[in-house]
Amino acid sequence: MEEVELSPPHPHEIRIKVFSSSLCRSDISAWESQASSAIFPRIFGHEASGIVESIGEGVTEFREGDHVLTVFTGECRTCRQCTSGKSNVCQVLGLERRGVMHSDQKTRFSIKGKPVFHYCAVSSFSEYTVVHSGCAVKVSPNAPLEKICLLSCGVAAGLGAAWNVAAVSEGSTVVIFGLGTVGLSVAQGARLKGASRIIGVDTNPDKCEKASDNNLCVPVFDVILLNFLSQVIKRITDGGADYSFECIGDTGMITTALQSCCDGWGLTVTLGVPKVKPEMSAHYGLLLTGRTLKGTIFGGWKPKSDLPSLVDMYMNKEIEVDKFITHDLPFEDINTAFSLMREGKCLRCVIHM
Ligand code: CXF
Ligand code: ZN
Repeated sequence: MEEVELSPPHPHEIRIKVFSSSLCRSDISAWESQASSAIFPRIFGHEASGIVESIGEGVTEFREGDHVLTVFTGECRTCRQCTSGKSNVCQVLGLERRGVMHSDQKTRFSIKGKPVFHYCAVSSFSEYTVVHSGCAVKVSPNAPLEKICLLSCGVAAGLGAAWNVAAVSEGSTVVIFGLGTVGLSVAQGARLKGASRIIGVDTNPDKCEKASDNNLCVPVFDVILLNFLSQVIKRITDGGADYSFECIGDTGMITTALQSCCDGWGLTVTLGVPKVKPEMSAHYGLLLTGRTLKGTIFGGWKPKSDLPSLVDMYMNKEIEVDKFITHDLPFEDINTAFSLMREGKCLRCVIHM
């Protein structure tokens, strides 16, 4: 824990008093990254809710006191991608990887005049943060900020992968690799679309137990089975599932995910963020026989356009969020959240500022 200075919001930015921020696996992956491009010192956190504290020049859509969710991949609403009707990958405010603000490539945080870098242009593991106004979205003031922060990344990403990217159909068969919050949210999305069979795979028996307690999928974790995973899945699904989802962030699983879905129309969606090896390979024959491999960020949701309605769905009890929160922790115990996540002992830890 350190005291940092945070500048007032620049034009088109807002300063947010962070209310809650849940820990996502990608915060840890970036923190542990050995890549030469890794940036430090840096404030992580990107799955957050808060209240607007002040607004910069030219900001018209927010006012002090508005309740917001942060958005790790922004939406400018004017670029080619935003106006295409086909994409959520904004060309202007998309995923920021250099640890600086989109507008001037500088940081708003500092310690004794030295820059402290941002993460995904959000940096919510801080009492206050500054984000571009295109990287936050106003939500209903009636929604509980300490719960809906999960919609800022994990839960929305999983639901969107099932609904927007795969468009899971009624009666279909689905297999999900990785039963963390993202994988279980895919399962929730598939169930709500009427999938008849949802098989979940994870090597962590605790995660499998949580999945079956929540009645979200039929888990497979038998270690012997895991060695013959795609054969087993093919056998029990009469030739392969209609859809498979890679939610682990293990590029080595792409082949298994492709092999686990069927010839002809099998669709594999990859949404895990690789922890170590970003390159992937698969036998071309898997595609030649009619499979499709699709990638997605944030489940295809256009964050500013689509998140408010997801919050409303939660308020109307049409989607579940609370069941993914296994721990609530005060900010000073944030390291406990990191340990729990690294040891695979939690789904989401919500950190309260
Ligand atoms: C991730 C998406 C891929 C790059 C790092 C951030 N977002 C959410 O977990
Ligand atoms: Zn995330």
